[in-house]
Amino acid sequence: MVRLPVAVDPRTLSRSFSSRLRSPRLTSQLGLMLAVAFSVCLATGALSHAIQHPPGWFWWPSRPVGLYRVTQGLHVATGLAIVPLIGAKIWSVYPKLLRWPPARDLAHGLERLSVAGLVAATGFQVLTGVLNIARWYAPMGFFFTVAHFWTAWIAAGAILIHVGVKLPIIRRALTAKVRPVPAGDGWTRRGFLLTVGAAIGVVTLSTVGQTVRPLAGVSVLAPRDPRVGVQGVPVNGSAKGARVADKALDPAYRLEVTGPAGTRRLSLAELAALPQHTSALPITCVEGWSADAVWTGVRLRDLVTMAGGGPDDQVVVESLQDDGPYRISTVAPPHARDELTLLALRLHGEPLHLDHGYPCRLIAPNRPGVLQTKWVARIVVGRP
Ligand SMILES: Nc1nc2c(c(=O)[nH]1)N[C@H]1C(S)=C(S)[C@@H](COP(=O)(O)O)O[C@H]1N2
Ligand SMILES: [Mo]
Repeated sequence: MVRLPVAVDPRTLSRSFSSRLRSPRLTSQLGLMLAVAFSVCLATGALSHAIQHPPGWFWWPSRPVGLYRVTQGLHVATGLAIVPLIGAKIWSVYPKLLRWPPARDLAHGLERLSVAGLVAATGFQVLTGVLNIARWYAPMGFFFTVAHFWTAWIAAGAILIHVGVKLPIIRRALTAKVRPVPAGDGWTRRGFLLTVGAAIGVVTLSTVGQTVRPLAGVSVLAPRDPRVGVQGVPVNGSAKGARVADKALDPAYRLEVTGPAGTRRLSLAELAALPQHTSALPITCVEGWSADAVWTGVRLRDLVTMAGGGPDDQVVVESLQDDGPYRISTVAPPHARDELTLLALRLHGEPLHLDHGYPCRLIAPNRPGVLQTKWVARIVVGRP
């Protein structure tokens, strides 16, 4: 018979992991940092969801131009910062997780279960988020956005319960007089927290350059370098992948513009003959990368006017693409009437590359990339 070494006996295991550093105060301080990161992540995530699936009451402005870039950059950055924070927090309590028996009574057992749910839901969020920004969809046998959205609320609920249950301990731990850890004991609480902070700094610096351009060079772990791609801009979804190349390159291509004044069909030459304007606007992908670019084309509001619409109208933009979740988008009135919003024909002065949406693509200020429809076939102007 194989006998387990004593140290693996669950009854004694917790004792072999004692550290004087662990204390309710340390755990509470880490919890506070996690609460801040989680709140920002949840708020910016819910915002991004609302922009993409706006409920009737929701209103999102077209300015400042780069606001969504900031909120989505924060969403991904705080999500990634949660990784070292969770690691540190679990480390700070894990002898407790190995305690035997795992629950003293029913109430304690339920509380333990809620912590298990919390760890599972948060872990799922971090994992699916990282897979998504890495564009590695294969391990996810579900639709990312739906799963990520609903699990966020499960995690939020579990966190509220957890904080509610622990509030007396947290309050005591954070308000009690600090009992200094004796010197010469190796780690101090401050040193540990500084290390966690440094780990967050490394995670952030190595990834945030995908949206903060000056840091692009140091962000070696960023899935995207915003400086790299055809015409100097990354491509999310090629023309080949979207199976639009034939239609996009067809000389018979016409942009269909429909509104109260009827329907017009414009050739690319006719579009190019309309007054051209230039806007410097970023592509801001929900995946957290963002690339500055200079677009030239026809103002969407000029096309709205041509179609017999006005400043309170919205525009539905449809792609040549036959299917896919991003083949259609709705431009709300604030964006439709913004003078920066273009049906772009050119990028950085050259005709749009096929992968960037040739013959023309939508580009509007303060909108997620998923709504910047490429290979536009039709625009329909009407009341929201
Ligand atoms: N028709 C269509 N437009 C689309 C997409 C798409 O899949 N189909 N992808 C969107 C996404 S997710 C982003 S981030 C931007 C990226 O634009 P880019 O490839 O020119 O950088 O295009 C958007 N427009
Ligand atoms: Mo995107």
